Amino acid sequence: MTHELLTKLNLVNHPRIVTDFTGDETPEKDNIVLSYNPATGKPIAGIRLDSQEDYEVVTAKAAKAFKEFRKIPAPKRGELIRRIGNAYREVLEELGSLVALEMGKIKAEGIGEVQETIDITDFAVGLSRQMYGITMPSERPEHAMKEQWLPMGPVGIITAFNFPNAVWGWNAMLAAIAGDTCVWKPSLIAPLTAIATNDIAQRVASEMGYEDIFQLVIGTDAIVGESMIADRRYPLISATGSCDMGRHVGSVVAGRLGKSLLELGGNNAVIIEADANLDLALQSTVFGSVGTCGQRCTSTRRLIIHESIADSFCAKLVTAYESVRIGDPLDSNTLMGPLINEQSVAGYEHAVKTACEQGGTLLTGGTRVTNLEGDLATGHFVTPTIIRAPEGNNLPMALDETFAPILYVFTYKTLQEAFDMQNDVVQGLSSAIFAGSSNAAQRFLDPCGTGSDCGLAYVNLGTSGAEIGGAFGGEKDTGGGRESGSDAWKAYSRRQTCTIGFGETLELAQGIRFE
Ligand code: UN1
Repeated sequence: MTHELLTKLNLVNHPRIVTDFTGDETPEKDNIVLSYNPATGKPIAGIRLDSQEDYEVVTAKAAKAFKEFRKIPAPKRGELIRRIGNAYREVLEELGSLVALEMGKIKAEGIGEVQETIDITDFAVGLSRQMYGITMPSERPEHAMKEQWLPMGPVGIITAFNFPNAVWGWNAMLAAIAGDTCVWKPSLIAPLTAIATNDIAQRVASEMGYEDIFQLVIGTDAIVGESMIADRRYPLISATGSCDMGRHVGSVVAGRLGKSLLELGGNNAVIIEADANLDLALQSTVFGSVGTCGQRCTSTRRLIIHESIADSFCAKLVTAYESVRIGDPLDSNTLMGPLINEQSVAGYEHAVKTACEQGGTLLTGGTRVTNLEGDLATGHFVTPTIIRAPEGNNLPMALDETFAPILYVFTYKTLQEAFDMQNDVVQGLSSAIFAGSSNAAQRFLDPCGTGSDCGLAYVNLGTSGAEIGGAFGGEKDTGGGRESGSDAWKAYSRRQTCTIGFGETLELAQGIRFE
């Protein structure tokens, strides 16, 4: 199965993949990183790590290619992106399966992730004829003013393991449509997906005569990551990952006055009003907290529920959690796959233990899964977990983002109390309310900003599963960046205000006379 998948995605005998195997042996080489199947804990392949010299070569190529690529008219770049989208359509199932194999999310979500990349290609094709600048009146006679958005340069794209395909897609498709070249530093935990994804885009680009538009550099943070963020040849670094990682990237990039686009952690809450559609709220909460085994930056981590319905809702939630089918992500019956690795399992166990020590009540879960057989017996599986906060809602552990399927439950009396609780975390990515009353929903979305303080706010929907059409990202420690839809493309463009005189006399602004 694995071999067949790798063959279909042209990953067998690939120059970067020095070993591919399905057995237990581990290649002993210094400059190799292993890609593991989190459902078995066993390696899938060994991938050659790029060195400092490789990084230099890639960056020089990206800078050189940019000088030519920027000359291609945007609608022609659109043609490239359209073909890339079609190429992904051809391997949607295979690439989605590779995401599931290497990252551990279930296949339906893996395919959904590749669909996000396809969606952003469509969006970028449309943009290729719509990257509008505005015109504005000049205060001077016989002068015109306009704003234009120009190609910027090579963009450095740093991604996390949990969306090993789509997050690159959001960035690279917009960067390329804007006329930029892309250098991608993927997570070392999911390099195979990155190789397959990038290869397809660059193969299509090469077929159209555009070399080195999409490049990969698979290296360590210490060597490749640090070099990239400090490198002035990258006017923009787009980085997805933890708040700590983003703080470091942001400060190094700011130190050279470069631009950074940061998409960092979330601590996303769902508020449930007593008059809400509780069936909808239940299904959405389960998907939001259990989907991707709680490893989305948008995963639901906190439930803030009206005290009058808390007990009955929690009882239903526990039943739903206990019926979640855990197992092989590639099996269509599975609803929840494994965590990514043992470190994540340890993080999960630590969070459960600490929350209970802090007075939280474990309603369900909180343990490793021990009843899976065969290869899955050595996978990183845990049970989806609900922990109810003690009276007074004081549960410090819930302030941390633990990348695992743990849901903390809090109760409230007044809506304002719920909003305060939802906003009282350092992160500001996603938020949701389930409410029967449109006034409550509107207060959550108050245009004066007194409701949710997050970049994403959902009404009668859970916190995860954003569509690509809207700008994606969050405030506070989430980093402030916006990727994907709306006008996020502007982050990948250089802004220029143009003033054009077409008269015979010199006119100075502000009416200054200089004779
Ligand atoms: C992420 O977890 O980094 O909204 C991205 C969602 C997905 C993207 C998540 N569309 O859950």
